[in-house]
Amino acid sequence: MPRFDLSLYLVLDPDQSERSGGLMETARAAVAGGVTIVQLRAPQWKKRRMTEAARALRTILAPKGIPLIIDDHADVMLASGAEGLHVGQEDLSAEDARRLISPDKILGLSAGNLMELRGTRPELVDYYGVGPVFSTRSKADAGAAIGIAGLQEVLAEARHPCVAIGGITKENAPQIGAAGADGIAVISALCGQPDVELAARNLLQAYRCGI
Ligand code: TZP
Repeated sequence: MPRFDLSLYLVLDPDQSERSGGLMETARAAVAGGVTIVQLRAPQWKKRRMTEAARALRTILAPKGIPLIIDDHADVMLASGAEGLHVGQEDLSAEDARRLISPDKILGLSAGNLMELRGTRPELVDYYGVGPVFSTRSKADAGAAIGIAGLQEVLAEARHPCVAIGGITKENAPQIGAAGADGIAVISALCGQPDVELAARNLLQAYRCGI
């Protein structure tokens, strides 16, 4: 059994989650709808608050065997006992991240395009987050969308599983599955949705029907 399943990757954003009952309620409903992995991404939060939220999230996720990934902060990951860390191109380097976290922890790295992928050291990484594939309103500095063609370029060279991110909806998720990505990562298609459980079920089904 692989250590993690990227099929439906929820990136929990505290602000957007407010509209769907808050962080915990959004996570609970998303788990009921079938999310396979969850990231806590709270660039606006202080580390203490993030660590407390991560611990609370683990009480929902760990019993279901769903890994919790912490965005950017290795110390928050270690303190909360989360299963992994995700780093972007301007965060800790994969080398430094691996120095801090043990080999059994999951390390994810953002690769915005083929050039960024080629700049990574695959032996240090467990998966890549690739995108934005489509334009997104959830990350101001996300950069230009690479489209399905850009995603396919990355997939052709990546030596690890790749989860596509950026502007993914149930309407375009089949294209991501058909392109051969290992999963879809979403913020706004889950956080803030009126029925998060149903939204998760629909997204997973849409992604899988493209595979
Ligand atoms: N990284 C690249 S795009 C993005 C992140 C964190 C935001 C994705 O959010 P949404 O709402 O699913 O487009």
